[in-house]
Amino acid sequence: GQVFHLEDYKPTDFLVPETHLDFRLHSERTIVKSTLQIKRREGVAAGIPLILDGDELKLVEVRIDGAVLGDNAYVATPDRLEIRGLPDNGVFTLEITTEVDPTANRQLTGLYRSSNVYCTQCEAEGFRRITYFLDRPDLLSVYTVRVEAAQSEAPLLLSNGNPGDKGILADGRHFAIWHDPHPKPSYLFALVAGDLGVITDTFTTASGRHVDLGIYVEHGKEARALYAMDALKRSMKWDEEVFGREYDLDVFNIVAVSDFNMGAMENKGLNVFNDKYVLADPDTATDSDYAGIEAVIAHEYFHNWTGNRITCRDWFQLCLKEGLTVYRDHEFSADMRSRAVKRIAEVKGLKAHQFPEDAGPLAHAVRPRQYREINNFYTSTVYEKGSEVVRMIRTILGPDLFRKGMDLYFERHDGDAATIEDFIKVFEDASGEDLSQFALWYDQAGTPNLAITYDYDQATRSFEIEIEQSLKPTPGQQSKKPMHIPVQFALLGAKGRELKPRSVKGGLVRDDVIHLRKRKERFSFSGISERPVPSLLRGFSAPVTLTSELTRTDLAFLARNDSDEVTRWQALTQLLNAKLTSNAKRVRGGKPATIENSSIKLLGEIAFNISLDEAFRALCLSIPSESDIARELGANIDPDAILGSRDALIGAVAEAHAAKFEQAYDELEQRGSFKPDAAGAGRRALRNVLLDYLSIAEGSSKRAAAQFKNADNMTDRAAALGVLVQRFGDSDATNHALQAFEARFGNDPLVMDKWFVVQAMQPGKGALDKVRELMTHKLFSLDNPNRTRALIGAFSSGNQTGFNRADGAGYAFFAETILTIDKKNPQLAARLLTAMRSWRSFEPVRREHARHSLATIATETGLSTDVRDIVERTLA
Ligand code: DPP
Ligand code: ZN
Repeated sequence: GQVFHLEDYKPTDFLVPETHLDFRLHSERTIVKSTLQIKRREGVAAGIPLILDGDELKLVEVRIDGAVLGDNAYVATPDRLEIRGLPDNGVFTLEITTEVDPTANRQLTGLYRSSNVYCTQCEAEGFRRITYFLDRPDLLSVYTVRVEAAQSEAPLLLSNGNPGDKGILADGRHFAIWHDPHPKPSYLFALVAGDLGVITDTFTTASGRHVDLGIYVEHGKEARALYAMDALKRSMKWDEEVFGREYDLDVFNIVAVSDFNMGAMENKGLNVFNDKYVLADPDTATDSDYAGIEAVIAHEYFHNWTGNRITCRDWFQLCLKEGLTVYRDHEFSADMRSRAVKRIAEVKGLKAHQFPEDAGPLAHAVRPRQYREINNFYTSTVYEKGSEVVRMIRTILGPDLFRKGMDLYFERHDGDAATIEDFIKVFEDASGEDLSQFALWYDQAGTPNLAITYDYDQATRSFEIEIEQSLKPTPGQQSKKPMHIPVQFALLGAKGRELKPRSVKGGLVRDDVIHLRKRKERFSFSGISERPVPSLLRGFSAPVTLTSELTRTDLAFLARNDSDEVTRWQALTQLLNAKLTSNAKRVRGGKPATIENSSIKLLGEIAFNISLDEAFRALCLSIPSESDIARELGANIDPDAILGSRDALIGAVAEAHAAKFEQAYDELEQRGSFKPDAAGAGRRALRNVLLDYLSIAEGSSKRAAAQFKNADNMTDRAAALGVLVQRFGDSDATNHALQAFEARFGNDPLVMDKWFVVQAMQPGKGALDKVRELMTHKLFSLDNPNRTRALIGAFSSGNQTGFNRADGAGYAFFAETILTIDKKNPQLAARLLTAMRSWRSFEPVRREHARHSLATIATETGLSTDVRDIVERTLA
């Protein structure tokens, strides 16, 4: 396939100041007439043809300035339209008519139907599946859209921008016109038509603009959109207060659809959402669903400035809008909830998803320099590491200069298709700092490691710390340069008191941040009156791994005393991981796991420390997951041994603290009615971790079964069901609960996804047969991304022992399923396939089975570009 390179960027030869689209919607034969005002760019020679992108298009007619083009004036294929013999002055009107079949479109990009609703998904390159166009993010145009459909089928007709005329036509059809005054790239185009319910509200911006808000959902589900509406209004207000950004149209609409490849899409004025990120009520959504809705609603709304008003020059700059917008939604959630707990959740997510990506065959820079399929670069590196890079800029500059730089970014680049260089420049101009070394974060793939040694001299009262950074080779990048890494720190004396140095020598230290810039640097702190324990990487100030000399005693000290909850949690995790990995090796060698009392005692202290908030205690009591332990081991992974090691620790903690856990479980029982706020969510999280421990200690499913039965909310119900399936497998109690869940929610596919997930995650060999059986369930369909992710995604990326079976049956099943999905929805198939990216870290038997299954996929003819790209890079 073709490879695209960053350095090949060239502006377009033609500009399209105005785009008029006319859609005559019919379920199988939709006619799209596009009228483009085109201008050859100054300096471009007259003979240059106009070449437009297409994808599986059927051309009906082309006209220039009203005259139908003869056959020899253009060359049309399904994926390209080349027009020669253009008017000499280079200014003309181009009319293109195409015909598309929304019903047959199972890729869910371009124009398709989801449960009888017409909708579009154009990012990254879906617009070219609707009409021939210069389908690239730097081609900005002002859109006017006319949508026409049968009134009975589609009483609702939506597109971007502000509403204009509408009217009734003959034959039971009607139309609506939408105009978006803000020039935009084609990937932000959207259209929705169908029969949907709505909730409405209003928002008045800081400067007094009145905005009508609408959230459209399936009839009957309106009440489940109220939380999303609340989150939207909070997002609009927050962006004004924190970033000074106001909304810029008279309406803002959100539509929830049930077949969607991504989480949601930020189309100008008309966000289209996966219904998973809109619909919630206490009975059907968990606390984490609520948090997800709040975050995604905010994320898409924030794109209005970071993505839409300022877009990307080309897709290599994807992190320009995504990393920045993730950073913004993280900050929003931190302000809405507990900042430390939110930050720990981000760090957990980064380590669980981005670190393995950076350590494996799919590693790529935050701004990649080449791709074969852009859809494969909507990754946690671009999104989550991209956000970490923005966070580091703020840590390096401080909040005031960061805000000054952001203001300059909006002022200087509003209306532009910008680059990472533009973004870095605004911070350099606002602060006077040289960020050229820092910019390596966008170019060098891989997770840097910091090896830290230190020394305290009582006589001179000086503390010295030496940090050496290293970065392993990644695909296509053999040698790496030292980066600018901000290490936020404190030196802690007895009881966690911060010791302030009198002076610092060596490299640059500003306030509480060590600026590491050389491969190896020494920093020396004077006036330190006692031997300190360094608290390093506070707030997780850089996406790096640490190798330090901290002893078990130091780590336990930090876990007990560090006032930064992130480093406190990090110290505890490091202590537990050391034990869990050494036990996994013992279990693999046929020896029993060993547990010391000190870890058990420490976990107990945290569990019962009522000065800490419940959500934080819940995070600490959640023992690192099987995949966390696998990542720590890094090589020769045996998931069965890991499960054994993990269960041994959980069992020991459960037994030691059973009585106090039981008391806490009772005390944490919900009083009053369910509220999806941070405090309530924290209490439920803690109580549900305790439920797992208690069920193990009691060796009985009774408590979980009772919680399942009595729960008045989905958080407690789903947690109880999880304990039943995880701990009591195929028991009567488990089967009974699964049946009750199905009986109650069997008509609601979105809720039933939880039922698919929980069963796909059942540990051990039996999960595969369970998954095969569930694929025949009447609600299951490989055509629907949410269902597919719930069953196949959870199994392959979440079930360590069930998927990575020693006999390779999990991989063989997966390969066969990926090939089936690839024929319908390549984007989804490619995304799921990344579950196998860490195959080389398994022990030899599993590794060989994995390689074989990947090779089965790779040798298939007729693979999509999407899957071919992933499988070939994974095997390379
Ligand atoms: N809709 C996806 C997101 O917001 C892609 N832009 O991240
Ligand atoms: Zn985004």
